[in-house]
Amino acid sequence: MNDLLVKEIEKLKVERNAVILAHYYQSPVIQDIADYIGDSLALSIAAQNTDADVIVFCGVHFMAETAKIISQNKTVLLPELDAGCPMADMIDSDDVVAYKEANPGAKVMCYVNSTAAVKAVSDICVTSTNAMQIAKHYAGQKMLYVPDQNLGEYLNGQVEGLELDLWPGHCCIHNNIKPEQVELMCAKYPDALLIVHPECNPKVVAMADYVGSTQGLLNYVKQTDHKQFIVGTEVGILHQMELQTEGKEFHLLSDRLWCKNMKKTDLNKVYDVLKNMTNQIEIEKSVLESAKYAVNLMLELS
Ligand code: CIZ
Ligand code: SF4
Repeated sequence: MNDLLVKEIEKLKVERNAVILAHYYQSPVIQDIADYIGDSLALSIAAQNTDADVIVFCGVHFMAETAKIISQNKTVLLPELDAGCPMADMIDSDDVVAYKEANPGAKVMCYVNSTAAVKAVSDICVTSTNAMQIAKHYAGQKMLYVPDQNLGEYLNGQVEGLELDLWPGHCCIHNNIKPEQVELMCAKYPDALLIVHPECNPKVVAMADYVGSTQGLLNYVKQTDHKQFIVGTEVGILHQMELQTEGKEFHLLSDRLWCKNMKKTDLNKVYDVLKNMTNQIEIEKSVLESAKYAVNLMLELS
């Protein structure tokens, strides 16, 4: 059944001049049919660089929006429109505007996990891959970082002179991991290195041997001679870690590291959107133009 669907998807891809992009948190079956697999930044850049007319973005809503912001002339399809990111919805544009009004002259840095409307009222966007590098430009300035408090706290601790005000948002999946669970896993696999995503709780981040974005964690396991890892981010990344290394062992830090929104994409939905050209991402022109400013500045600085 899957083989037949995959063949039909391949055919439609040619007919539509489409590419399939899949985030690292997607199910293996989706990653395996993708033309590009990556984090939201790499995928948005791939969307921009491709000659394809149609982009099927297998990920969550804010990621497809970011691809549309960068490639407004292309058609961006999201196989499941209801695939959101609860963290991105923990702030709206009114909250950002209120902060700016209360703090004249202050800037706002938004995580890519935010709506286009929030990006439109922010000064610069960052992803977990480029956040540290970009944050260095803003050391010593009054600035709000939204919406991921954990990543913001990590940046404040890492970048000298950086004092970001933080919005109290978080990713429930990463933030819910407790230090006690980490201790149990480290006792179970004493030879493993603990590698975690900065969206995890600061107490967990402080215990890690290495902290990085999905791309950062993947690069790390490929480069180091170490053989065993406890992985503190969404389960989907294990698929590429296993495919791209040999003789290495990966243990997920918790079996609750499973994002139900990321897992809403399946082969049937990919087929449906390609067949019917449905679930097109549309962003109001003025919002798109303003959001482009924050995203383009990120691309320039990273
Ligand atoms: O930017 C991304 O793709 C996200 C949400 C996480 C990561 O670390 O790659
Ligand atoms: Fe959002 Fe967390 Fe899912 Fe990433 S893993 S899409 S931050 S809910």
